[in-house]
Amino acid sequence: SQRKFFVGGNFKMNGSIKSIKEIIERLNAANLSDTVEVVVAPPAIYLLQVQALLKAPAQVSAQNAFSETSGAFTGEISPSQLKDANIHWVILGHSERRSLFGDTDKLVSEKVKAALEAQLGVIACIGETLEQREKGITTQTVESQLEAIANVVSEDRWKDIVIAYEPVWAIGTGKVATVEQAQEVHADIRQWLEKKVSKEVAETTRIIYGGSVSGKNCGELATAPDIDGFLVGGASLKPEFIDICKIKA
Ligand code: G2H
Repeated sequence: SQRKFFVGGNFKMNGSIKSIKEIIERLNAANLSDTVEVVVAPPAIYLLQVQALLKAPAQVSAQNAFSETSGAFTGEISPSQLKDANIHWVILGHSERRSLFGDTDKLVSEKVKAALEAQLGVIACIGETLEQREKGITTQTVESQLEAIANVVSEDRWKDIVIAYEPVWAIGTGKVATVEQAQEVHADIRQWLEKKVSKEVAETTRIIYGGSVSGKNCGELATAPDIDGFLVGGASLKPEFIDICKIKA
């Protein structure tokens, strides 16, 4: 595949100075190959610590950023501030942001636009709830989330976007999607890109899977032709994260 395998570690609101130092030291000792792109996203307060400690080729990501550059937005961080701090990635549209903090499709698209303007790479998350899957509207849901994002991405900027498909029912539940379930949606997403953007963007954009990925289940998922990596939550805090990073290396 012409798509470099991508493994993201989303620490969510977990960790401490001490435990995050241990996680990063483990990554540094892992001898990661250049054939996989590894990006870890600690809570904002630990971004600089991780940036200082983490060795290449691994990179650092924020878990969120706002849509404005500066101003009276208490509690928020701007994409240009991330850039200033040498953080080159941001996760946007995570389902926890959408369901708990009011990140609508519109806000997510404004955030993606601002992040791209600041020259950040974006891990853009989409995914259906259990209710939507049971109603048979998985494709529709995922496509409309994707469309909101795609509307603000010009064709030459797709290289800075990684799409994370994260079925909400699989997030933090231990209920991982089957390879068939994930592959089906990933293939749909790629087809949508081909139809609405271009064949080249469809062929080159990484579409990664997230939702209860573990050292145990990542091997099988990684065999699917349209799964180009993972966004790992819970397991990214554990030693098995290294195994996940190395599954395709
Ligand atoms: C999905 C994933 C990481 P977990 O949210 O973004 O978390 O692996 O804990 O399901």
